[in-house]
Amino acid sequence: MADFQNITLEVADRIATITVDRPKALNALNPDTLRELSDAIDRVAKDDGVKVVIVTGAGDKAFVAGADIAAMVDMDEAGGRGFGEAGHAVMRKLERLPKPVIAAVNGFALGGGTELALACDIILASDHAVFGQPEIKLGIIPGFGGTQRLARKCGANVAKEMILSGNNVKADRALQIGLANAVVPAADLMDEALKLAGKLASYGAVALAAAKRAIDEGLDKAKIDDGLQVEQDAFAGLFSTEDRTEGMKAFIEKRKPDFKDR
Ligand code: DAK
Repeated sequence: MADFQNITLEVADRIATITVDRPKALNALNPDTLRELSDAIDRVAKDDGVKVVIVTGAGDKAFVAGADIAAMVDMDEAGGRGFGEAGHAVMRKLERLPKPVIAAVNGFALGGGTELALACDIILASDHAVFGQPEIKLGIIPGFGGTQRLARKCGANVAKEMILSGNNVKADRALQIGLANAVVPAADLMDEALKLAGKLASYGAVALAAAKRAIDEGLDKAKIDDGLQVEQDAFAGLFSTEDRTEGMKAFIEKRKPDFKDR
């Protein structure tokens, strides 16, 4: 659609496809992209002709390579908090959308990219997809819900390993740990996503919404909003550390960070 700069939204056969499209930054999420995603989710929420949503990334290299580090590098604590709130709001809106959402993960899904996929209901991964929560390497922690949703989906064991080590997880392991629902050849990813979406779209919208709500609200008895608040406070606090500045500057300057533990 003409009014989006960083994403596209296409609707066909009762399926909306939202594609994050910022190839120069491997589809990283900057504030404008978050705003556009929020707007696109509102549109598909209101469109009774849409029964299922697919979220993917443009190109064959990245789904979403994370929150945009260049946009975050100069943020102070208030800026970090605002950015985190915007990301939380988008992920929560997607998660609460009363329509099934399929993530078609076509490449790197790092940081905010894994978090975007985690806010979807079903994750289909291409065989060259790579997941990860590498924020620790930047002196921060996941800030778009990763600490909460990864632990809920894959268990605290996996969440701690991935978030504390910052190690990436390839598609086959993502399947093994229950992060991805299926892995398909890269060339077949969108066809498989559309096939699954078409199947879901053939069912009743009311039942689809009820099933999604029952699962999510049941799991949420442990109060994800409380957990998200803990994450938000911890994340924002890191924006006043030297290590956070160093971690992000080092990435942009393409060198190893020299952390001082403060
Ligand atoms: N942000 C900005 N630019 C990025 C980017 C990112 N996350 N990832 C890649 N790019 C840019 C690169 O800087 C490069 O730009 P140019 O140098 O060409 O101008 C271009 O995309 C191509 O990337 P590479 O040259 O690095 O490509 P490679 O194939 O060599 O490597 C890679 C691909 C995905 C392995 C590498 O780009 C990479 O490691 N990217 C960073 C991945 C990462 O660390 N992601 C996590 C970001 S942190 C919070 C809110 C959010 C979050 C936390 C808190 N609050 C405010 C509460 C979440 C944080 C994150 O997601």
